[in-house]
Amino acid sequence: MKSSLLSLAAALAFAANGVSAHYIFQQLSHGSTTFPVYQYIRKNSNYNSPVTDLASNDLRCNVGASGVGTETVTMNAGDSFTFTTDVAVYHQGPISLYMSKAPGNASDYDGSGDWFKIYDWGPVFSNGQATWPLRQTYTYNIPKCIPAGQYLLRIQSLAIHNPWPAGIPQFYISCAQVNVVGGGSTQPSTTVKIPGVFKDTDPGYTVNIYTNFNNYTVPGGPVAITC
Ligand SMILES: *[C@@H]1O[C@H](CO)[C@@H](O)[C@H](O)[C@H]1NC(C)=O
Ligand SMILES: *[C@@H]1O[C@H](CO)[C@@H](O)[C@H](O)[C@H]1NC(C)=O
Ligand SMILES: [Cu+2]
Repeated sequence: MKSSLLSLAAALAFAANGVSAHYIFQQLSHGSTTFPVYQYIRKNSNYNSPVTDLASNDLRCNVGASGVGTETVTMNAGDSFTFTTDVAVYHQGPISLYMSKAPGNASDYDGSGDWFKIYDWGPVFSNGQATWPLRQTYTYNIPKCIPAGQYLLRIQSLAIHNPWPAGIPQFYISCAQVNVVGGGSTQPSTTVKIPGVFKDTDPGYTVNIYTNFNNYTVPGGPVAITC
């Protein structure tokens, strides 16, 4: 009796931990306007759990995150946007932003086309210490020279706090649907496929951040457009 109560308590504590752990990019802002949670961000079905399978299509926009029920927000090329999490990102690792142009409406697009990276927040090294960009909001701008059209705008926190191979890096991902107006005709210098671009041989994936850690290459290809 006593031992079964103890294991019940342990199971409840574990379940509570499971629910409170992690974080999710659930809210988009355009300039100073913050929209309701999931209005323009595809809603996932795995609560705040990460994706860890490097071959899964869930790496695009997260588990169960189709365009059904998601609206598409219009922004001018060059406009500022912000992704906000439910609780601040707290696992060490880089944050990256990507875009992919939909062949038609963003809400119909599965993300199987070309992606290009628009920004990375990596670690800052100082006095032998790495500081990661861990916070609740991440603000950047739609590149002002990209062609007008409908895009998926993807944010990713790659959590490498449990070093490979004993730990598996975790991808926390969301996609917003954006109709970009204005813009230009500059094409990205490099495009990648998701899944495919992240490999378990990437130094930024396999690195142990607790041992002789003094440089870092963010996985997923270079930033491919800087306008
Ligand atoms: C998006 O969907 C609407 C309504 O289904 C349609 O009228 C429009 O042509 C579509 N736009 C594109 C770019 O495919
Ligand atoms: C650090 O730099 C070295 C030398 O360029 C490189 O081989 C290694 O992959 C880098 N490490 C990370 C984690 O990016
Ligand atoms: Cu976690």
